[in-house]
Amino acid sequence: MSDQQPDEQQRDERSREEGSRRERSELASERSERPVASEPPKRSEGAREPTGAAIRVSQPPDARELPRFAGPGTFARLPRLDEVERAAVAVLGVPFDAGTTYRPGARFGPEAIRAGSKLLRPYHLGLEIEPWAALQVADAGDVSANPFDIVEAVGQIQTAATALYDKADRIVTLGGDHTVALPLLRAAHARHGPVALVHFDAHLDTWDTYFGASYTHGTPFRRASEEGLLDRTGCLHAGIRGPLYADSDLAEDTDLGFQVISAPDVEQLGVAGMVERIQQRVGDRPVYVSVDIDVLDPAHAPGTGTPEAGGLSSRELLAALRSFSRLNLIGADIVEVAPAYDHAQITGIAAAHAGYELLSALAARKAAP
Ligand SMILES: [Mn+2]
Repeated sequence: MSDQQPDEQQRDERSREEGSRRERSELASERSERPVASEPPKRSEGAREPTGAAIRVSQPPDARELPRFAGPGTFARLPRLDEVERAAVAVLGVPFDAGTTYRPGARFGPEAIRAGSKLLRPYHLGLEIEPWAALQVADAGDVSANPFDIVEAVGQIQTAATALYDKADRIVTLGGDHTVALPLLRAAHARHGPVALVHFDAHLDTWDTYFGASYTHGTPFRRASEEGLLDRTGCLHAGIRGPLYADSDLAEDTDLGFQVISAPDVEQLGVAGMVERIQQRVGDRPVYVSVDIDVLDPAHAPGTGTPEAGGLSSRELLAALRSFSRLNLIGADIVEVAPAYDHAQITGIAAAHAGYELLSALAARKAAP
């Protein structure tokens, strides 16, 4: 791009804009043919361009014109990836739960998180940013992962994430059980090299095998560390609690490159202390954030596969994620939402807000001078 003449570049940009405007109006006319809609959902486009800034992004419909319980089923009612040319961040669903060891059901996680995300509004109070205006975020839909063959599913997820990097700079994934983090980390590693990992979870997920199986939702980070995907000097877990199999679990976890901020530690340190420890550990490294929703207390996230009492509040988790606008965040996932055990969308809404914090942190980092 850089060897293009400026006027050539402008021409390209103009024709791209015209092309996507045409596509959008085609889509709008498709929508207007639906008998239930009196008018097509309006996306607010380039609403904040008083200075003629080059950023032209397609945003969710305005909830004051199209009620939030109506409209697209994408995350936060954002455009689909195929409605925009490319995205700064793609939201990817991975409906897969064949790696669970207890309650199944996280295959319905992506749709539960998307449903919970309909409530999200465009302005982030704490970060003072409109993430959908600052970045083009789009929903890339769901990966097709074989529910009968974990090894094949892991390969399919890795292939899909790798291909998605052709159309998006960052990926925020909605799981799925925690097995999905391994192929996502492989794809992230191929792009960024070894990454620091900030892992929110009740459980270590660095066990070796279950019933002889290497790929499960309790083993992704041992595999990731063994495969060299992680920078072993920059990884940590936060929110760990509950009984372990043996004290050797912790010793092996340390050898794999992890530090632990336990749930009782969070109580002692407070959110500010937890955030400080995370920042000290990861520094300027490229960092991948993996959020197992069971890091939250079952009171804050009942809809999950392996709940543990004594967890974080959603307020504590969201505050920590919000602070990651100060990190070099390269990707993230939110996993283990199993809506069959949820009540009143408590878990789906918490997970949707976790996604909003991560996307806003990415936007705030980008928007910072
Ligand atoms: Mn987990």
